[in-house]
Amino acid sequence: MSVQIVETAPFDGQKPGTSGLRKQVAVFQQSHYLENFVQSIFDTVDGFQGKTLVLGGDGRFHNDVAIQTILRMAAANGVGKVMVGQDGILSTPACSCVIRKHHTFGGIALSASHNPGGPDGDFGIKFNIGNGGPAPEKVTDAIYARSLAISRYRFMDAPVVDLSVLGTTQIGGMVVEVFDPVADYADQMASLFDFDAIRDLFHRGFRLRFDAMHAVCGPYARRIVEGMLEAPVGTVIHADPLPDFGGHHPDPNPVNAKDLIAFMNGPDATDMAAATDGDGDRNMIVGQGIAVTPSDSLAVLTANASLVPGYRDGVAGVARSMPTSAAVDRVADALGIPHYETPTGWKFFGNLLDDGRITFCGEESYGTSSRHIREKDGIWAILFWLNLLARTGDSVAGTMQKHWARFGRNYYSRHDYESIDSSRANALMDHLRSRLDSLPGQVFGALTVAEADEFAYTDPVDGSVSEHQGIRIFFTDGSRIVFRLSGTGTVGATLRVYFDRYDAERLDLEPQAALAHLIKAADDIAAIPAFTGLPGPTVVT
Ligand code: G16
Repeated sequence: MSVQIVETAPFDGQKPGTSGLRKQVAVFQQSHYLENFVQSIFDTVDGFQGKTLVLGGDGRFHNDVAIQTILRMAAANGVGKVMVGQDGILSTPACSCVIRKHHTFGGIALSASHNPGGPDGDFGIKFNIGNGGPAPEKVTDAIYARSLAISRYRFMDAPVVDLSVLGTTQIGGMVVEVFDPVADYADQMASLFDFDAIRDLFHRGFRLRFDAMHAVCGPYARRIVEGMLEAPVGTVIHADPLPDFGGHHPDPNPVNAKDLIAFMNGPDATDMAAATDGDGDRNMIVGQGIAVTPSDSLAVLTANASLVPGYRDGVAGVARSMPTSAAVDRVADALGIPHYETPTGWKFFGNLLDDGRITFCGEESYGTSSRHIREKDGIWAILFWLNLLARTGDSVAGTMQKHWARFGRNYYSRHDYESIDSSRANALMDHLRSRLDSLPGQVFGALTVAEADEFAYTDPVDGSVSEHQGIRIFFTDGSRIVFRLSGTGTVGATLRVYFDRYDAERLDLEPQAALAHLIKAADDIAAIPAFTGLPGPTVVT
């Protein structure tokens, strides 16, 4: 085995987005493409020589190829040891858990998260630091800068490592440990939740339908839910990870998991249903006739923290991404704890968690988690709901009704305009930006604009500033519209428009109807059809 220095040239646009570098598989298949990015990580980050890295992915197409490449490059760059999930499998939350538990230098997670997989789908790579969370912006910016100047990468000429067998082997001087990707994570879940109460719930006949969407959570859910918690075999559906996710879009929302929603609206509905995404960090909670919005889920978990052993000592504070509804803010106010509003992207929660300022955090994009790791965590959220229902004996719908009766309801929806021309999307945002000063006081139907701004965030822990994080229009009745361009798409641009309206009295409106006047105002303010060329949103959640 010998180290080779391979000549290369920079690629355009290896800029990590909201969550790592995500591109179509064909882009990653270009020679040197992955290698350039991986070498840019090694060239940028200090102090990994001789240390341990964690490596794995969600099993999507190209996972196996990429892992073998990264192993050889890690060996050639002087990494001491790489811990790889068996068969290359490692959910994003489990990656965070393992980095933290084993105090490793960091980790590399291979996934394009909720984006479709397969040869025509997407692939992605993300570097996580020693706290288990995504590298902060200053690190990802530096990796990107390096990728623009790269001319060589280091590669170890070595045979393929068999990832199907647990145990250790060597590539040159580097140890490769193939480990059980579920064990540490399952132990952590058992330490946080009341497994006895959840087991009892299942023994009493509670029925769950857990849709793993043929993505990474299948093996985790089978072992934890059907194994440790003794839910009936068959509770977890679509449980085998497939390279193309069975042709489905592994994004747990009411649109992509429409069969699950139909099932829960039908005669055979189970007591609860849940789904997780490609890499296991997103979740959706569904009850009979109700899909819980992620914003509401975060609020409910915060309000019920005392029912869960891992959080009995109280909640220090909460954080939500800016476009997430303000439902959790009301709970935080009632509990007398601080709440923070961060830009979209899990990395922005890292400092708040590390500093002990928050216990829970979440986002409208179906992500919820806590201080236990530094990623969002799909199975964690589902177990939290099971723990809650086991303790209260209530249903999902009943839990929501009681929550709204106590705190009022934030009607919430997100409208996506996908795959639009990037220049048109940017023109729409520029147009909005140019109107920010003139909007206050303007009337749109029954709504009057109170304030309009472009969200910028100053991290309260390290003072770093992130600008251009979405345009916010506030109305005098307290409702809000947010316009933002997605940071995770791989084709053209995606415009996201978020609607949030609080109502303390009318709790049973249909959300799109409750938000109709805001939706109309958004079209009027931003001329969405004219700019996007689309008559309406392509996805409504
Ligand atoms: C990623 C980030 C999330 C973020 C989401 C936003 O999710 O990890 O923190 O909320 O992107 O996506 P967009 O920029 O498209 O609105 P994931 O699950 O793709 O890693």
